[in-house]
Amino acid sequence: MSLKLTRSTHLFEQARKILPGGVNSPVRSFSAVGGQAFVATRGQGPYLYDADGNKYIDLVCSWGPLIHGHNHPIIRMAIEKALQNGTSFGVNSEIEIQLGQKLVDSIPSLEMLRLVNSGTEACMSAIRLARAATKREYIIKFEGHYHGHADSFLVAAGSGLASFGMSSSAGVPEKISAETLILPFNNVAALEECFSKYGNQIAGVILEVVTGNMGVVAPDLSFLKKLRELSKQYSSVLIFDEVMTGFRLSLSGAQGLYGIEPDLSCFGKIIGGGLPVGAYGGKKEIMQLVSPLGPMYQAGTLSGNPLCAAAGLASLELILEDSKIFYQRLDAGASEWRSLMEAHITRHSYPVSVAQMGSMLTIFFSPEKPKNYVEARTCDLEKFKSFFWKMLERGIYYPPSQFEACFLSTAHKPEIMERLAEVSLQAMDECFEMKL
Ligand code: KE4
Repeated sequence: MSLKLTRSTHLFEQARKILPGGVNSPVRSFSAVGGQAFVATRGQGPYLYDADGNKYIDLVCSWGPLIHGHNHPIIRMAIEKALQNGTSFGVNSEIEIQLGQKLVDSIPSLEMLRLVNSGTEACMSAIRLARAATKREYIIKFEGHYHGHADSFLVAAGSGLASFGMSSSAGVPEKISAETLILPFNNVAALEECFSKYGNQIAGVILEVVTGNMGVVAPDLSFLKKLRELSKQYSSVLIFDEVMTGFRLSLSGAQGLYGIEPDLSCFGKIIGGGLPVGAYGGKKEIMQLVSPLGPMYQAGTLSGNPLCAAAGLASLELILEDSKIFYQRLDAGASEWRSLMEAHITRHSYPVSVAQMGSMLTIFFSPEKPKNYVEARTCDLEKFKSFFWKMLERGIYYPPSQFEACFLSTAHKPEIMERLAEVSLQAMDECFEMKL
C-alpha cells in the first residue's frame, strides 16, 4: 500500500527552490524517517488533509498547540472577532492584558510575565534574565532537552558526567557553548558534582520537567527535589521550560503535577491557540529586572499581538470551563491507547515500550522506557521508520521522529482512539512479522 503524494511532491520541488530543505522548520522535512513529506491544506478536529486529498488522524497537532483539535469554532470565532478591530496596534491592547492575567491566575508561581512570539524567545529571555539576576554566566541544561534554537541551547554534551557544551550547530561560537553545562537527565550524582564544582558560577538551570524532545521521558521526583534544593542553596535561578507541558499536563503544567515551584517558567504552544505566542515569567522580584523597569533588555514588534492573544485566551478559556473534567477526558484516551498497546507488546514480546504522561505519548522501539538521552538513543530507528510509514499509509500521522511526542486533543473522540489503537497494533505486527 503506498500513499498518493503527487501534488505534495510537486509542491516540495517548488519549495526546495526557495526554502532550505523545502521547509520552514526542519522536522517537517521528514528527514528522520526518509521519504516524501506531505503538504497540508486543511485541518479539522482530529484530522489533517493533504494536497492529494489524503486524510490523516493527526497525532502531532502542530507539535502541541492544538489541544482542542484543528480549527476549533470557538478559537476561530475569537480570531475573527479580534480581526474586526485590525491586526496589530504597536501599543498595548486590552486582550493581551487579559491573556497575561489569565496566565497569572492559572499558574501559582507566576506573579509577572512577558509575552513574546515563540518558545525559543521565552527560553532565550529566561536565561538572559537568570544571568542578569545573578551576574553569573554558566547555564545548566540536560542532554536530550530542547529549548528552541537560541545559541546557548545548541550544544552537545562532551564526555564525563557534567561537561561543558560543545556547539552542536554551525554558527554557534564555541565560547558561547562553553558557558552551557550539559548534564544527564534524572542523574542526582551529576547534579551534586556539578553544583559542588561550579555552584556559585551557575546563573540558572533550565529543563523540560517532563521531557517531550527525546520522546516522552518522565522525571524522577527525587531528581527534581534535589535540583530545587541545590539551585536554592547556590542561589541559581531554576527555570521550568513548560512550552510543551504548560496547560498540557495540568492547568499549571508539570510544576502543578510535581508540586515543585520554579523561579521562572517558559510557555508557548497551547497559550497561543495555534498562533505564535510565548511567555516567560515568575516572581515580581526577578521580573522587575526586565526593561523598561530594569536593566535586562528584551522586546518584540508583535509580542502580545491582539489576534494571537485572542486565540490564546479562547484556548485557555475552553480548558478553564471545567479543567478537572477537561484533563480527565483528554488523558483517558491516551491511557486506554497505551494499555491496549502494552497488552499487545507483552503478548508478542515485542522490544517496544510506551511512555505516556497525560495526553503526551511516545512509542519507543526499545524494550525499556528510556530514563535519559543515552538510553533513548538505543532505540531501533529502522523499526521506527517502518512503523511511521505503515501508520501514515493507514491514515495516521504519527510524529516523524522517534525523539518526539504524540499530542492528543479533545477532538480525538473514543471512535477515533479505537481506530488509532487498531492501526497501531496492525502496524506493529507488520514491523515484527517474521520474514518467512
Ligand atoms: P518554538 O520556538 O518552536 O515555539 O519553541 C521552542 C521549544 C521550546 N521548548 C520546548 C520544550 C519545545 O518543545 C520547543 C519546540 N518544540 C518543537 C517540537 N519538539 C517544535 C517543532 C519544530 O521545531 O518545528
